[in-house]
Amino acid sequence: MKYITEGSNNITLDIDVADSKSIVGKLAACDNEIFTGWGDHGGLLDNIHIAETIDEIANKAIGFIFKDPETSLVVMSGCGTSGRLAFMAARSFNEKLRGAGITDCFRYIIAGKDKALFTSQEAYEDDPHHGIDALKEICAGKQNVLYIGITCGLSAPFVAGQLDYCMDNPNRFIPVLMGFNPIEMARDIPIRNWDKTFLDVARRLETLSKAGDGYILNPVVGPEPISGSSRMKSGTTTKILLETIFAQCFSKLILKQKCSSKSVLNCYETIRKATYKQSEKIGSIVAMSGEGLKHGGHIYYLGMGSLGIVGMIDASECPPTFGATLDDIRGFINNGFEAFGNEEGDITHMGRHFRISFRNFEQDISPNLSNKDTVIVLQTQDNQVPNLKTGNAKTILINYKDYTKPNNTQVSQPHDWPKASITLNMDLPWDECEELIGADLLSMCWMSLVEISSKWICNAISTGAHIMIGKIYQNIMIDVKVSNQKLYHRAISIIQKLVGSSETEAENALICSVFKCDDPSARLRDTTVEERIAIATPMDRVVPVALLKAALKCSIQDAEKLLDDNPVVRTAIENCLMK
Ligand code: F1P
Repeated sequence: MKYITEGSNNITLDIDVADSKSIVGKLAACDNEIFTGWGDHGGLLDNIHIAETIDEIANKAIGFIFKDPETSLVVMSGCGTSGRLAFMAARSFNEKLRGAGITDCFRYIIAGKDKALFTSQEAYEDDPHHGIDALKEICAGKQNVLYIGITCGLSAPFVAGQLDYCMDNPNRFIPVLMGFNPIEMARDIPIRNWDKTFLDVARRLETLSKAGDGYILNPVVGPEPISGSSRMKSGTTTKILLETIFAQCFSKLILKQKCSSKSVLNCYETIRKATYKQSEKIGSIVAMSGEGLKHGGHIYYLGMGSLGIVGMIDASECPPTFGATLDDIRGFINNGFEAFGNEEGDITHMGRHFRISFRNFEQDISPNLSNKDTVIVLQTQDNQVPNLKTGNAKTILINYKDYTKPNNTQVSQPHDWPKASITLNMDLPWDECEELIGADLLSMCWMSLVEISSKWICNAISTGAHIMIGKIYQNIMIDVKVSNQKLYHRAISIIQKLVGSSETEAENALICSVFKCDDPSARLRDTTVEERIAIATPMDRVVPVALLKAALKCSIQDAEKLLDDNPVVRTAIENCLMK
């Protein structure tokens, strides 16, 4: 296998034909690999090297950053989902520091700036110079910077540029690389306008890390349930690792207590088990949401604070992953940008998909809601979503029991949504978590555990619903957008794998689909990958058309007609591959 993060997971080979409950069961089993390991690779719970690296980074942060937060920064940076999770982590960690009267010193960088928090801006991911400029800008005037570059596939040039810049300036920067492939699987393809590959940068950091001047945190958590969908296991692991590193810092700084990373990681595993105990109900939610999408309906997440953000992040990933439209799945948060807390502030002027408040939901969405639409409410008992106008839409309530110290009493169930079609009460095992990390740290961190649980549920809903409408073949996302280098190469691998063609044949079929030609001329074959990506990015059905062309050796027009006649991409592909 070339890259583990792009590989196919054996557990989900037939997820495309599974019923909704089995879909959730398969996702649970894949997520289990995060903790228990995959192949010869130990999971988070038994990988001593990972626990040690977490501790070393936390200690470095305490000594290097928190001794003087005024002049220091922790910068977490990434592309797509990795950048969104960096944003979410910075927002929550700053809140904790402010709560303790410490200057907030966490910042996030996302390739393509704040617009990319909602809609993918993947072209920026391929540019190391963009990365370097963004890092220089955010660190201006700061003396000590702990930089954490997140790229699940160890592939994003944007992050490579930043890591390299950190290593060129060792007096100011401590670089950390976070990702989920072994180092030898870091991308070794040329980067435009640059003289290094990702692998070169990773190797340089590897050498530096031996002297404790940098760190690589790259547990192998196994292939994604949907091949290459790094928003799922890799995204989850990103969130867990960031929170485990800084739980140690907060425990020491604010609570003046030591905390073991192993106990924190065990809390997440406890929450995984408790979440998937509800597989039957989550399966019913998947079925209801998928049924709605099948008939042209939409899925809307409404959440308070960080739970609103979990829903919004989940929604933002559906267009690049499944070829969904920006309207198919959306997320909304109470008080819009005021609660969101991004660097650029209110960016509603960027378009209607940036209207994110509950008020915007009632103005833009409520009047057109029908029984094909599903509204999913994410809330804790203490922080409930007000009853918004949902017309005939199906409503689903996901309620989390708060962790309240010292009297962890049962609060009465939310009552504001009398018409709910499904109510899922998540009674997370706070007592077990309290035993693991103690009441004080849990009081500070319990919302992170609620967020991870709701991430698992939202990922299951959006993935399951798209499986139900035929966007997945076996466990492959066949309608993936071709909008950056990583996705370009993924598209070629998908065609190769499903059609059995050579790499050159597969790439030719892709070029034909992008340029809408039947036989690529020398001129088109001479175009650069960047030029092809720029044209493919706004296009629909690039990969399905290329797949049909390669399999049937037909014209682009015939491939497009086949898809028009059978809009369920999976069925069109299956029919043609069985011929
Ligand atoms: C970054 C990323 C993913 C997104 C898609 C394209 O990947 O934007 O978040 O889902 O796969 O790439 P990475 O750099 O974290 O591997």
